[in-house]
Amino acid sequence: PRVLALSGGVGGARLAAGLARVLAPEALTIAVNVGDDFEHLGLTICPDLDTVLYTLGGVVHRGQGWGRDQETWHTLDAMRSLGGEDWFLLGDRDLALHLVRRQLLAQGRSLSEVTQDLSRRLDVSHRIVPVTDARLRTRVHTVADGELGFQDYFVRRRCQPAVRALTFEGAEEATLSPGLAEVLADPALSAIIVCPSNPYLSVAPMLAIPALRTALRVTHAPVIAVSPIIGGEAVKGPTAKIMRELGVEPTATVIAELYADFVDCVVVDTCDASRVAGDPRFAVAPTWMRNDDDRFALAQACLDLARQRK
Ligand code: GDP
Ligand code: FO1
Ligand code: CA
Repeated sequence: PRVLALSGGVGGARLAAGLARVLAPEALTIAVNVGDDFEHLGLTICPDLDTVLYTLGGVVHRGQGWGRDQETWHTLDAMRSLGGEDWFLLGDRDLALHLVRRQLLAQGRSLSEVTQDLSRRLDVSHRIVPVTDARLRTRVHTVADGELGFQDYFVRRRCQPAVRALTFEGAEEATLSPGLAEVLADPALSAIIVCPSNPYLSVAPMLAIPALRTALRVTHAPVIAVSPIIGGEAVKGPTAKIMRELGVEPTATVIAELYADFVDCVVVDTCDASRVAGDPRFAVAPTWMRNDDDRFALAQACLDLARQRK
């Protein structure tokens, strides 16, 4: 059996780490959003890929969910004293990864190849691939501040501007990364798990690649999505805020509608069981991942559901 997980950053990485504990390295491919990527200080920053890499490599900053553990900030401090840009927090160890990535990309390697290299160097044995090697950039259209680049919206402005719409530059022309295309074409593919990532900021940019959405619609593998909304709120981050700004209620029902054309089952948290009772689109499981055991249990529950829906 082979499993594909689609992941954004922090929320996605948590379930991906659970799946990596259940499945052998060759049985799991994690395809990661690149809509958040941007060029900064001459470096290519890939926050969601790095969050998944650091999480599976066991070196993520646990409290934050992104960035590295045991981080130090000498470079950023020195940059600040020189009048350099310091709104985007790149620690010393994180910068080291970015310098290595810069060099590998400058040698003409694709983002997939670079990610595979970095995975090996971080002792990550499960396969992590970007959804695409093409340039794909999320643009945030706000009510009062016009059109913003993703990190300008997310980090610099702390998600404060109300969102009117999102567009995904380059998505229409993007082709799937070789690793993602390969797993989607594998007859042994037995489950696709859409991690509990932000549906608008993390999953939508991936689904905006026509080849991915089509593949999800036609695949014979069951597609299981985990809701990032628990009890009408996001566990973390702006998911619920954005849903309200876009005029929808933050519920798992809306998630099921967003994914309606390809999903077989949306997993909601036990605390939301009564909201979805009797609705065959949903399954119930504990989905709040507070520790490694929670991740492991949710990963197993998703794989069990996939087996039942086959
Ligand atoms: P980002 O790219 O770093 O913003 O991370 P993702 O898009 O992958 O995940 C963000 C989403 O994860 C948020 O909507 C959270 O509600 C959700 N999330 C975080 N932790 C959990 C969890 O333990 N359980 C569930 N169900 N959702 C979670
Ligand atoms: N998130 C922040 O809120 N502030 C930061 O300064 C910041 C720096 C950063 C550096 C590297 C990295 O891989 C991620 C970083 N993030 C930061 C997180 C990240 O930008 C966001 O979580 C995502 O883009 C949204 O998914
Ligand atoms: Ca993200």
